[in-house]
Amino acid sequence: MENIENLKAQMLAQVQGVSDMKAWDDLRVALIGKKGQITELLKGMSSLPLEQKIEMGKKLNVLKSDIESALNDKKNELAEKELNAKLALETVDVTLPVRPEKQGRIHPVSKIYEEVVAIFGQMGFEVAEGPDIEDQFHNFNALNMPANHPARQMQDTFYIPNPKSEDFDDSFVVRTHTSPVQIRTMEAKRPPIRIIAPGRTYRSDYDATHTPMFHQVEGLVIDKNITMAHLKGCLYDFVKAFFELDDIPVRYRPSYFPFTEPSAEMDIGCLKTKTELKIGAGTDWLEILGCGMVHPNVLRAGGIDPDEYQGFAFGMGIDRLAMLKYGIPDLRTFFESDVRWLKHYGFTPMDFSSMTGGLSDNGGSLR
Ligand code: 2U9
Repeated sequence: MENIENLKAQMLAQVQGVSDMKAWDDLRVALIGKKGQITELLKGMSSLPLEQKIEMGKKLNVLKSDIESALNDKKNELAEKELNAKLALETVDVTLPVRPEKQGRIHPVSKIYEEVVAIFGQMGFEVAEGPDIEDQFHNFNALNMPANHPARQMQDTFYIPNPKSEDFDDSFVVRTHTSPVQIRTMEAKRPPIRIIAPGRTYRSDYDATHTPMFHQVEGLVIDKNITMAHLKGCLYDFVKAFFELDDIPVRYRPSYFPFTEPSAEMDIGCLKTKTELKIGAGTDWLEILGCGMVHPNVLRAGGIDPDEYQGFAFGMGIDRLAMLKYGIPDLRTFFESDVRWLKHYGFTPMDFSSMTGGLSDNGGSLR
């Protein structure tokens, strides 16, 4: 009995002395393994008389179970120690800059989006958003394009059947412009309204300058006594900020849109050569956006009295702006998800566009 107590104390001390998993496993084999000390003692009992065999058997089994449990506790302690040591080695310094070769890129469309929001945001415009799938009222009727209006054919629309109605006029559309966002804003709030609506738009068209999904940003200002002069001042400030120039020649050509009257297209002065497009100088002109005074019918459709309020609106293609500003020749490449293209034309994520910190010129960045 005394011997077994001594043996137990000795074995427990051995277990306590173990300092790594390798030593732990060696000790486990040595104590309770198939040829371990306790197993050998159990085997050695066979020569004892029956009564002693029973008594010794009990004691040795208790010893075995005490040692097993001490070994288990030790194993847990060692595993925790090893994990803590590993975690201490793996600490990550989150303040370190990302390695350039590992860094993702911001898509040119996202970059232009950011730039446009930064410019109009500083002028006091809010960003408004709406659904991609629209009803025909918000996409067409409210914009002075009733059913069978010829302007509806101007836009090659993707229609979506309405499961609740066979009537074609009840079918939905994927929005052909972001204008329904402005209608929804007029329905929801009273003037003064000063919003831009950037987002995805859809038309059935596909070539180097048209893709079935593209991006627009439209703007809407509604207040008392708004005139074409406000429109011109606002858009002049926009193009100067966008192309990062102190001055830029602009001209307005009369145009037609169902939702504005009068309507115009804005051109900026540029120089076109065989290899280059230089914006802000030269004798050529480049169409940049469409605009006009909001048609009284459109104001009425949005629940606004045209005798009390007037407004101006404008619209431009974000993708087209990206092609112009960053010299990207084919729109279709925008949506091919080719990482080599993105590495070439994309922007480093840490260079935020802002009116104070720089719009696209971000001082020594990747692009
Ligand atoms: C409301 C009232 C008026 C938005 C406008 C344009 C002119 C325009 C095109 C430019 C190229 C679309 O990206 S493009 O294909 N847009 O020329 N958009 S005025 O007028 C509105 C919108 C909403 C309630």
